[in-house]
Amino acid sequence: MTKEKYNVAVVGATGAVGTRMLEQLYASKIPYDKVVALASARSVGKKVSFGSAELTVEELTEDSFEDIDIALFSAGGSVSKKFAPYAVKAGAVVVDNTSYFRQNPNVPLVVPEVNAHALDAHNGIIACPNCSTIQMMLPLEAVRRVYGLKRVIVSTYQAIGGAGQQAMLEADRELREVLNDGVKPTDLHADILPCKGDKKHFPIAYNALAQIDVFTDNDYTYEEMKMTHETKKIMEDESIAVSATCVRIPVLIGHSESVYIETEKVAPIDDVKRLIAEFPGTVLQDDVANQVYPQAIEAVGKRETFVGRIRRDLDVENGIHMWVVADNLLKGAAWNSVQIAESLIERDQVHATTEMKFELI
Ligand code: NAP
Ligand code: 3JN
Repeated sequence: MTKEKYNVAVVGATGAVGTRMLEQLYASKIPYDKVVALASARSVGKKVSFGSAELTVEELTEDSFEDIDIALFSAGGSVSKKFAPYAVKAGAVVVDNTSYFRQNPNVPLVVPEVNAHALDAHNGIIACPNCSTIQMMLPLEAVRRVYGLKRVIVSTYQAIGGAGQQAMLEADRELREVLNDGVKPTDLHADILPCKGDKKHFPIAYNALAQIDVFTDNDYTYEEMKMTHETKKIMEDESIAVSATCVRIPVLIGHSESVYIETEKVAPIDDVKRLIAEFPGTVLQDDVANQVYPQAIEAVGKRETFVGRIRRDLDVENGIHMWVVADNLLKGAAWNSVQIAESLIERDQVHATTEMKFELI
């Protein structure tokens, strides 16, 4: 039943995404009462900004959710695996920004402009897709609704911010060592990128790394396979062919993507532009005569997804290329999560779950 005000918890409140979740929550339409900032024991007592106020960070425990209505999780998959079921048990609805529950059949995977209807079947946990998937979904859905979608080939140019606060600090240090101390990029030392916990690490300064997340058995990375599986789930169509190449570049915030699609019916380019311009959450920036196209630096801090360079493939009649840019920490994570919470309220779907579908460990 719709309430007048909601108690909201943010798990991972000190992180790159969590701090932005608090910022987006403050600026949202959600009528909140209590807002709780949760993180690890390391951060207890630290202050995080919430509008002009400050919240004191509390330690995440199994008992953190007793009077919470909405819990936004962004502290990594293992934290969601352990603690999200306790939030559900306590009566909260979880919006989880990690990959842990994304392919669980009991969990809707939602980009509100595309499939908000999926929220109505939730069982206490809703998953927010990967940032690279989210921004691609908007223009693709705009075109798919009219012309159908058979195939997607995407190459990403992903910002360092997607890998968390520590990766941004590593990049900052590397760039300073090159610019201030004259260190050669090949002599830089790296501890985090391309992927924390993998066997080797490489500098990102003046570099492009064709690895995001670890490699899977089929020689694609997990990040690439997330784009494949998540697209099919969100669009509820296993037949759409999706292949991705995900690349990290030395940009701090703002993912860019070169997206090639093949539609079922041939789509006139002017109509594709019109459909994308009219689709909620997208902004068309496509005027090559005046050098207008999306740029990462201009997307920073914005909730929208920017689309341009829309053009027909030179050889394939139903093939279209486009350039898609968004703030990966906002539409790609924090804003999409808060937007899901807004949509849950609008659809009167903030309620305790009666049948527990998730394991308490
Ligand atoms: P980050 O900057 O490294 O922040 C990690 C946050 O998680 C911090 O608040 C940290 O708290 C907290 N945390 C870590 N271990 C914890 C524990 N055991 N208990 C409670 N809190 C814990 O990382 P980030 O970039 O914000 O990303 C966080 C997660 O969000 C990622 O692991 C990923 O699953 C997800 N994410 C999703 C997308 C997307 O594409 N939708 C994009 C980026 C990230 P302390 O400060 O106390 O350590
Ligand atoms: O690297 C990026 O640009 C996006 C990173 C997303 C990410 C980072 C660590 C763990 C994820 C994610 O959302 O898929 C995860 C994860 O939860 O698996």
